[in-house]
Amino acid sequence: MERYWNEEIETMSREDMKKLQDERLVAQVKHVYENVEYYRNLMDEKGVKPEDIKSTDDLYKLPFLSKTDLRDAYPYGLLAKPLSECVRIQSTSGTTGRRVVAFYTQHDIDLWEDCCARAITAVGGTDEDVCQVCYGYGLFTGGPGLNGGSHKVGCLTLPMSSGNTERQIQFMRDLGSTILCCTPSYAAYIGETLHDMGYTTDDIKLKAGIFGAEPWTEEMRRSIEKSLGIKAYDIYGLTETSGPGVSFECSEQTGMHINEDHFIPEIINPDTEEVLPDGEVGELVFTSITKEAFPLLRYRTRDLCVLSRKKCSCGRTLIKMSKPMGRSDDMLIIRGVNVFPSQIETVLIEQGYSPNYLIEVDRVNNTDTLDISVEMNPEQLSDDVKDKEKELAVAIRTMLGISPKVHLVAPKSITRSEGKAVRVIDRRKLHD
Ligand code: DLL
Repeated sequence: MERYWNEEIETMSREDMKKLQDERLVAQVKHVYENVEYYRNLMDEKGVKPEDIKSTDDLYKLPFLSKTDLRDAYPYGLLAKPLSECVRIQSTSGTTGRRVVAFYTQHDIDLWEDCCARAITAVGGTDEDVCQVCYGYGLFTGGPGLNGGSHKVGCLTLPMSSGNTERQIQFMRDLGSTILCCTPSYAAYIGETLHDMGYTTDDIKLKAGIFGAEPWTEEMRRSIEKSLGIKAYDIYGLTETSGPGVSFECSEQTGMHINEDHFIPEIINPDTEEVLPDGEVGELVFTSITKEAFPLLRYRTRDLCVLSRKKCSCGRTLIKMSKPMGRSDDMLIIRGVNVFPSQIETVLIEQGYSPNYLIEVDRVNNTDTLDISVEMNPEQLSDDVKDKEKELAVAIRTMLGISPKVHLVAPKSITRSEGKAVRVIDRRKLHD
């Protein structure tokens, strides 16, 4: 029996959902126009007034917001509530440029935690569960978001944060954790450490994992499910829209239901900004219709994915988004060919290698170079490494259409990730 956190919303008819979104959008546009000078100017420049937005059918009239706007308006320029009503900030881990700082009223935090509670319930979580949260706490939204959701569901919550992996496993065993929340790369590392410590999946009680914050492939999902003996579910979100919980996977494990009572999704062509029909790949754009302090309208996420309204076996009527295939700004163009790191990950795991790899791109004599270092498992150590490297290079060339140089490296020689994994180093940017 499927359990819902909010059955009324999660299984609402499409007509009722549209009505709810229409009402909320109209009120939100008015709130933003009246309180955010930055966005008011954008609307005035485009000649749009709040009265022009009568329903979601008018969404296309509104101007887009992008990360550049967030940088220009940093830190307080997009705030829509007085500071006295804001109770928290969260921020991205951005290494370049200014960080994104998002603001929350208490109401915003309640709604955000509610979205995370839906995600936990969708993987089977109840008040009987022990939920180990190993996303980073602090400015990053992962820890606080799932921590709040776990409290709401009534799980016994273990606010572990990331790192100290052996201690994670000790707590997991001692307290009988049943749900694990962390990045997929950290889940893979926890699985590896569990086995290195001499344990098997019989020594833990985990049944489900809620993994997100970075791209991961279906192959990676199967590999984690096997190593931890669980079902692995995806969760998506970004600091700009509150954090995790914008969308979440259900028992069907075929894409993430978007919490449409809070976020209206659109897919656009990233170059022309034209809105694309459901089923086409494009950049995901969100309009938040319930947030008070930091309500972004038509925010361009730069994540590429597909929306689907196909009926879901779980009973939810909320639209589904596919796993993001990568970010429009993370796509590598190597010798003129578009390359997503996820394509490389798919080949590596299919060929029996571990998900520990590093992609290095450079430009030598005006030609792009692609080097992929891949860790061998101990049982793969042998004398014919050169042959294996060639074999793997051919498999990757078949997938990408360009030839990489593959380097098989010793087990455990690639740094493990406790948060978002860094899998690509593009040195071309450093030279330019
Ligand atoms: O990563 C929020 C989050 C925390 C999501 C925990 C899920 C779990 P940011 O640090 O602002 O926020 O990064 C947002 O991460 O635009 C995507 O590019 C990427 N991302 C997030 N979830 C997924 C996912 C958090 N499930 C950026 N699959 C987004 C692929 C994801 N990419």
